Amino acid sequence: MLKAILADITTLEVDAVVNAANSTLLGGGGVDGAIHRAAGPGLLEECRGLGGCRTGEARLTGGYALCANHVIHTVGPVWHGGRKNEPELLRLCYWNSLELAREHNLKSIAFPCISTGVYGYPAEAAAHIAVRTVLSFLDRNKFDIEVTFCVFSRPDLDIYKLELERKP
Ligand code: AR6
Repeated sequence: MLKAILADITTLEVDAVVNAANSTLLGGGGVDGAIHRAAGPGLLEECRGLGGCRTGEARLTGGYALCANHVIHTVGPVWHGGRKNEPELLRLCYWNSLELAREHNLKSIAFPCISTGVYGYPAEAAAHIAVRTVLSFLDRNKFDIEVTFCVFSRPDLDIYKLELERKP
């Protein structure tokens, strides 16, 4: 099941929230900062042991003080105009996060709008990749998980609603 909601991702009761991190995995601004603040210092401690993460890859940690049991950290591409493999790298963020969720048998996951803040990825193009990638992963893997697209603005909610209505 796929849905879009307008909410602070740190408040969600799901098996995993996805963090739009940077390659150090040592925190930052935006949703990354919010997740680290809400989770508490244990999250940073665990992240230090991971040794970073390349763009498009994903890593799983505990959720610490979050309502979520886990955090899946993924590193989205910085938008450089679209000719630096950004769409494929963004697709990999969603795909690899879902691979981790499947490996750990998670039943629910919430994604923020990866790369569309500080990293500058255009919102509509990013939402298209997000929804299409999730649908194709679920179809390919015959995997049942509740997927929430947790947006942080009304315009993003409208974009996701349209994208979800377009399915299949
Ligand atoms: N809940 C849900 N969504 C949020 C929240 C929240 N609490 N806070 C922000 N957003 P960004 P990026 C939305 O900039 O573009 C960090 O410094 C926000 O409105 O957080 O992937 C990292 O360390 C936007 O729609 O992530 C990296 O250095 C979306 O989350 C860099 O930013 C993503 O915005 C990653 O940049």
